[in-house]
Amino acid sequence: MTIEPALAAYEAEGYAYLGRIGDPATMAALGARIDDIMMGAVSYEGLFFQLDTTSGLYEDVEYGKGWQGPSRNYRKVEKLELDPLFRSWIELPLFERVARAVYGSEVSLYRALVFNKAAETGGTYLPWHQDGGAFWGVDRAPRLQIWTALDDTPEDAGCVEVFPGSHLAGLASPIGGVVPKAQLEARRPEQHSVLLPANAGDVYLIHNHVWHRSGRNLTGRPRRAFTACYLDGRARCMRKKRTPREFPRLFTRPP
Ligand SMILES: O=C(O)CCC(=O)C(=O)O
Repeated sequence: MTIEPALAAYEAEGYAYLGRIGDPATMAALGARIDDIMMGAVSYEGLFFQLDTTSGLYEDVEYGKGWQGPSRNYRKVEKLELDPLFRSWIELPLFERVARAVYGSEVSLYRALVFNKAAETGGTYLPWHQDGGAFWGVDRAPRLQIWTALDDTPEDAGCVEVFPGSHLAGLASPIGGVVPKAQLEARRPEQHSVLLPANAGDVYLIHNHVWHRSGRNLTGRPRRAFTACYLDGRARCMRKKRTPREFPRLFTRPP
């Protein structure tokens, strides 16, 4: 498969459709696995959980509580590289080609997680944000995320929405994360936005600095997406208050 056109679009626009990469059986297996993890039937030491709101309001998201018992209403589940099925998806040879084209020969993993908007609650509105800045605590900016729809994600399921080209101006604030109000008013992302509806198995490349957001899931069906953030293998964790993170090296198996 040729990846050059997608890479060129990702560099210019901050996002690109890579293709229908996942087959239905693989997506169903990943979907079943994340459900098992949320329900506590499969567990690994070190997984990160964040329970979703029932209000749909981002301001109501609670932090630092971890797994709070079996529920399909976890908003985020991180450290999925601990799970062999997700780890195989992260290290797909096609993704290796993409990641090496962006970073060179040494590639590591910053994070691997599911964004879930549950059928029952509809999940939470995720405001315009960038994935980077001081809060991420790394000495060189991560810039490649590979996002996979595990379920069909039409517009009313809270698909991802991007502001094309916004990554070219860098970070909207040094800390990163949610785009500050003044910047939103200055650049009016909603006037430029592109919705990225997806079918299960569809894969998008997303630049960490492109402004992106996602709405609530109004379909009454699960809306689960898996995203992995790849990192230059030479990057080091900058945090001082706790032991610095070690970023797992990827694609190390012999060719
Ligand atoms: O899937 C989503 O709703 C959010 C995706 C996102 O923000 C990301 O991949 O960084």
